[in-house]
Amino acid sequence: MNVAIVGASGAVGQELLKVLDEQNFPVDNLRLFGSPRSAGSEYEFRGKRVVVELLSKDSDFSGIDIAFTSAGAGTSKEYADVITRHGAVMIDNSSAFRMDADVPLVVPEVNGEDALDRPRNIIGNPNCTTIQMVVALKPIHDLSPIRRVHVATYQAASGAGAAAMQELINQYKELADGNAPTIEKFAYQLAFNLIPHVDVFTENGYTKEEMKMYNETRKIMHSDDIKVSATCVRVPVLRAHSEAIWLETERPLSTEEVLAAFEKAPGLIVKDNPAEKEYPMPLDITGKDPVYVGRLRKDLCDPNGLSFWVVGDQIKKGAALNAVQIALWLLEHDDRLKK
Ligand code: A2P
Ligand code: 11C
Repeated sequence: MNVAIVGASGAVGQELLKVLDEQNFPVDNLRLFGSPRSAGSEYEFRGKRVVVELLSKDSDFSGIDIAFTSAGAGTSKEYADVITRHGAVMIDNSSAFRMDADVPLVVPEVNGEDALDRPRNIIGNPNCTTIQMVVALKPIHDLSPIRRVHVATYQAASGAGAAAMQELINQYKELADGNAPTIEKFAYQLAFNLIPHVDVFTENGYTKEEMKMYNETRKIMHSDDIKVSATCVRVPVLRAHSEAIWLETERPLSTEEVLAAFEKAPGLIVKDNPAEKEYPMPLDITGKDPVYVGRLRKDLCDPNGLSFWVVGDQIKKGAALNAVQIALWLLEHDDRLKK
């Protein structure tokens, strides 16, 4: 495969380089793209140095089979035509096209087959909080349809990019040295704090991040019956997102049957042994591929309700890994990409 990464210098772009290698993705030729800030710099891939090219309207993507884009929604919108014009499949990590009817939104464990129907040759990689939630919702939904989900997220700095991760590290250093923290990427100081505000506010009082969880979940799971009410919170964690989930199914489910379904579900690891203080935590899950689930219990307020805790590495399954898994799914199932 001839592969391109747009946004190679970013947190997700850098992880894409690692994940392509870890997943043994067949790469014949790799091209990297960025803005003037990173154009000309070099990154290593499988022992070879690759120079970042400047992304422009004149960039030539002919011969590229798969382009992973992670350079923000504005860049994706501006360059989608340049990228896909010669037949490249654009696997887009931004929110630019996710809810467009002619763009599939894919988590391979849930709806891989949707990737085959892509009239614009664009496939959306969902928002990180949605990806890790639907990996855990799918096995429950298969037991009994989910009607309602309440979720509170605990989102790491990584969701706001590489510079935001550095800002969090710097803030702890600055505060330890008795200096005022530098605040650029977040609305407030994140160190020693929580910020109940991820992405911009919308007219209904929810943030765009919270509405992504509502809309994307329904699209990926092919169910307009599922309603998702989210409160998204930025926490001073570096790179794995956590979520407390309460949900209601059509029929009451026992924790035993849900646990058995979780154990069999692809991409999901159960870590749930309260007696031994075993449950997923972002520090342990950092850098790991699967989504982790624990603290499963019946909801005390609702006989049809369940409550559990999900943690996933935001840059891996929440972004780079899911994108590469979509590409791997295509290599296996899409004749158009078989050479
Ligand atoms: P660059 O470093 O050249 O600006 P993060 O999400 O970690 O903040 O990274 C954002 C990524 O998006 C970076 O790789 C950045 O590249 C890239 N990017 C941002 N704007 C553009 C653009 N207009 N054209 C190409 N790449 C862009
Ligand atoms: C965050 N979820 O944690 C966001 C980052 O729509 O792809 C990813 C935003 C998106 O800040």
